[in-house]
Amino acid sequence: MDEIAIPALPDAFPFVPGKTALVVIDMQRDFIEPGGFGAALGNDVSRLQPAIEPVAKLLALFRAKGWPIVHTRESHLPDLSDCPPAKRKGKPGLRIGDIGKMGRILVRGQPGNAIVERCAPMKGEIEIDKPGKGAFYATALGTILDRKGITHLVFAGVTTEVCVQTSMREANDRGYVCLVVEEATESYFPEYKSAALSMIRAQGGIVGRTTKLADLEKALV
Ligand code: TIU
Repeated sequence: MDEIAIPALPDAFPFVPGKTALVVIDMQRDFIEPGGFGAALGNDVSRLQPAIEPVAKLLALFRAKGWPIVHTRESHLPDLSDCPPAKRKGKPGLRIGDIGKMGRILVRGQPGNAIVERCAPMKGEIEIDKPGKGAFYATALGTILDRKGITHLVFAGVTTEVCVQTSMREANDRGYVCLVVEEATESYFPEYKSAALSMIRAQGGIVGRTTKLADLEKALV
């Protein structure tokens, strides 16, 4: 299928149907709801909630077109063998693996580790559990995308300057053409969201491009 030019900054994103996947980063209860990892780090988790509906809209759009979707979860094995000691910091009771209001904090399979219902993966969609911030580190994502012939990635999810930006940087280094949808990502810190989006699109799109959800939807109908 022909390339579709999505209005974006610093310039149009060349959306190639069949070669473009949506990557939704870490829309987990652990980050978005009270009592999880985000709250344990001292954050106001309500700040991430505005991303939920835009992400749900992106999911609906990609599902309607039958385009590939990847969901990631930041998580650790129950024995924490994939959690470096440097990452397990903080006060006892608030560290990764400790018991919180939604089960063990940031541990795979626990209630808090689930993706919020509105953005939950559907059958046939790719699910990646990742121990790091980036979606490619210590996961099979690169191999899976290669096998499917995916070369272009549309990013959404939380948080903008942590797992979304790290994943975009990893993808950029691997040669993927990257776009992030502004309304479909949030940070606990509005100024960091704004700065991360600026960094991504600076220097001629050093890490990728940014677009508005409405511009993407309009271009892809
Ligand atoms: N703390 C924070 O902003 N983010 C994370 O710890 N992980 C993700 O961004 N998913």
